[in-house]
Amino acid sequence: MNTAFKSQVRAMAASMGFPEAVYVTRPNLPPLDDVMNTLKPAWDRRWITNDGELHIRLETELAKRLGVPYLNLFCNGTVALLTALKVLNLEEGAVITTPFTFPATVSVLYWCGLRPVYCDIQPDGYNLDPAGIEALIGPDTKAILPVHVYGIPCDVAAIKDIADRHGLPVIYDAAHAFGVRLRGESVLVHGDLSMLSFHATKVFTTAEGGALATGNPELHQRARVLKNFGITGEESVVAPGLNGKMNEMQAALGLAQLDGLDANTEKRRRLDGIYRRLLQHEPGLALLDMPRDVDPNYAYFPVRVQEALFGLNRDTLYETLKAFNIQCRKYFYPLCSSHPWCSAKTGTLPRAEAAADEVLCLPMYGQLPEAWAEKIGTIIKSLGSLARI
Ligand code: T4K
Repeated sequence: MNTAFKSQVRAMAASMGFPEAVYVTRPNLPPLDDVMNTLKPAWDRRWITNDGELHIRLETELAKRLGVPYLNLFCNGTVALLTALKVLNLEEGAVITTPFTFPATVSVLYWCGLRPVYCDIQPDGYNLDPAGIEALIGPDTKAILPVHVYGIPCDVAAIKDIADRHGLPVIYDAAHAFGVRLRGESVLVHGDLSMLSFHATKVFTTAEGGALATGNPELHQRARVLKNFGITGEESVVAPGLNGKMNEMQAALGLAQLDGLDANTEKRRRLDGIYRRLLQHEPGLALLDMPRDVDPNYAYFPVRVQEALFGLNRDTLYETLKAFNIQCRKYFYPLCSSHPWCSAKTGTLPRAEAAADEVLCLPMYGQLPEAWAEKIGTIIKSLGSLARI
């Protein structure tokens, strides 16, 4: 960027910059007293993990709230996903997945002796493109692992059709999709298993945490055993399990948050509306279309930056916003397919590559003041106008 642009940005930042960092997200924390009051009975019982009462209550409440038949809580989403692969006995071979995701989606494959085969993303979205899957299926393909990126549901019908015809199981990485409904029902009912993340950066959080949802009681039971070392009784260990359990402190945080969830989603919806109003007609910025048949959770606000029209590229916008104390994130750059440890041989992935180079996620969380979202949108517009002079 030229010197004139830089000095104008400095002047703008001096008057419009935030006094404190505005992060891409913040955890949705309930009042600490609520957490303590919820935790107290477990504390008094001195029962703080291993199927504690809070854990059982949270499992029941979440299954009901999310509309899934069976749900297992986990210590985090990554271990839940790893367990899902083991539940389906997936070992050795290939799994078709997307490169446009957080590294955990792919790293668990390697932990199971599997390897990713990357399929490009949709022409008009950020999820794995079903049209590309079939050409990638080979004799050693073991499963399909799509991700509901930013909480927008994949084309679940097309993926099911392909999976059924080839006899492949489908595991959804639904880390971003807590509470999302598709055509009136939970998006988690699709596939053999769906993984949720309750990390601090997610719309529902237990600090670290996650879950596996399924409609299949046998898969549910196997996940329950595998997340507890494979133990089924004091003297019986039926499989090589791991320790994937959620503890009572995590469960208390989750339970104390449930009452505020709808208000949190509603606030996110308003923030989403503010950004859309300000940015939807801005040259060179493309916003994520919200499909009509989806009840979203407004987990992220990704913006696609096209340099030729906006005047700045994504990386320059990202850096320039830091001068205003606005800490956006480039979810998901770099692509998984570009990390040396998971760059399995693959064809070109032009749509995923373009998305990784152009997407910027703006601050989005329930406690973000609406005035801040207005200001962030206004700053972005002003930067575009300035760059196009
Ligand atoms: N699959 C997908 C598609 C995923 O996105 C993820 C996780 C997983 C699987 C794995 O699920 P888990 O095993 O995590 O349950 C964050 C999260 O660490 C990660 O959970 C998440 N995806 C990913 C999208 O985002 P980073 O590296 O961006 O986190 P970090 O620490 O830079 O935090 C981002 C911002 O959040 C900070 O700038 C400030 C804010 N923050 C963060 C933390 C931890 C807070 O305000 N408070 C906090 O306590 O990865």
